[in-house]
Parts: sequence; C-alpha cells; structure tokens
Amino acid sequence: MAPVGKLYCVPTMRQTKTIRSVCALAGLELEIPEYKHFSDNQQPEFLAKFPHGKIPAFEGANGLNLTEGASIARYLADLAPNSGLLGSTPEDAALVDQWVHFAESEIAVQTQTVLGMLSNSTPYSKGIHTFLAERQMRSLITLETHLSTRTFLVGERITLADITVASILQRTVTVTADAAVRAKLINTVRFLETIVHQPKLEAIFGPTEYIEKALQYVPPKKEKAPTAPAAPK
Ligand SMILES: N[C@@H](CCC(=O)N[C@@H](CS)C(=O)NCC(=O)O)C(=O)O
Repeated sequence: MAPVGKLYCVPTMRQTKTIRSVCALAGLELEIPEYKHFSDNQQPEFLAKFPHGKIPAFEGANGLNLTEGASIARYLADLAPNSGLLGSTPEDAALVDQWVHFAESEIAVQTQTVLGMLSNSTPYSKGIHTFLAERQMRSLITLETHLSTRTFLVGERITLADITVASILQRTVTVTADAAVRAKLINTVRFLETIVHQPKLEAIFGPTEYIEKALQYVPPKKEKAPTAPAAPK
C-alpha cells in the first residue's frame, strides 16, 4: 500500500505517538521523512505548506496539508472506517471527540503550561502552578470515575479517544501526576498500561516513566554581577 502521506514530527511528542498509533491500528502506511526541529520548520518551503511553522505537520499524498495533532489523527482514523477508531455510530464518534477535546484542553494544556513554567519558558507563578494542578486533578478524577467500570473510553474496543488520552497521560505522569496523585487513579493507570502495551502500539509509545514526586520549580541561578573594572590610578 502506498503511504497516505508524510508526517514531519519528532517521535517523542505525544501528538506523534497518537498519529502513528492510529496508522498502526488502521493499517495505514505513513512516511516519516528526516526532519530537524527548529530548523526545517523555519524554512520557506515548510512555511509555505504549514504557515504556523509547528509540528506535527502532515503532507497528504492527495495534496492535503494539515497541522494540529488531533486533526491529523482524526483525519487518518476517518480514512479507515473499518478500524473502529471513531466507533461505529455518529454518537460513538461524538463521544470519541468529546474525550479527545477533554484530554487536550483539561489535562494536556495544564501539563504543558506547568512544564513551561518549570523550564522557565513561561514566567513562574506558584498560584497558577497550584491552580493548574488542582484543575488537572479534577479532570483526572472525572476520567478515573469513567474508567472504573470500563476498559475503553467509548464502547468495547480501542478508539482514537483511548490513544489520545493515553498519550496525554503518559506525559502527565512525568510532570504532575506523581505517586501520591496516581494512588487515587488506579483505574486510570491500569487504562494507560492497557493502551501502551497493545502489541501494535508498544514500540510507538515506548516505556512510561512514572515520577515519584511532581516536578518542582527551581528558580534560575542569578548571574553574578560583573565586577567593575579597577579604577585607573
Ligand atoms: N497545538 C499543536 C501544538 C504543536 C506544538 O506545540 N509543536 C511544537 C513542538 S516543540 C512546535 O512545533 N514548535 C515550534 C515553534 O514553536 O516554532 C498540536 O497539538 O499539534
């Protein structure tokens, strides 16, 4: 089968894992060209196709250029209706979308913003850090309650919702969801393990690195003020 298109990406990004997992389960071949981040995405030929200059970016064999990981994953799942990745009814598909948007906006954004603050790429605020962690906990508990009676998020088979949520959780357990948080999320951790160990997905997800303690802010070291040159005598 000819590739459906090319994906410009880095393998560790959660969006890349989601897109590649969709292709693996849908039986779609995806070409992953060599790509240098923060260099190739700044070139005029990349920007002509993808004006926002971000990855993942999909260049379809049919001429479609698409960005936003969630949109790329959904498009590819739609190309393989028999995969069941969007469920089997419009209602299933709507629930899949619901969980994808929920995880993107109520779990992933919080992890990403906290990570931005901890790595000093966003100004740090203790109050905002605490607020985001609390909001995220509320979302994780909602997820936990839903998963307490189910193996998969929608229906009885794996869907795009499971893949997306698992890729977001796999990141979250490396930043905010530490051992104390996970103790309240037994079903969520079971779910994460179920998805990342699906035989066709294991190599894409790679190992899950669970943190013991949530990452904490370490203020950057202040640069030493340069010593004034000795006054000429
Ligand atoms: N909303 C996008 C976010 C993608 C994103 O943040 N990509 C970053 C990964 S480091 C990027 O390409 N940044 C390049 C830049 O900011 O110039 C999605 O979910 O796909």
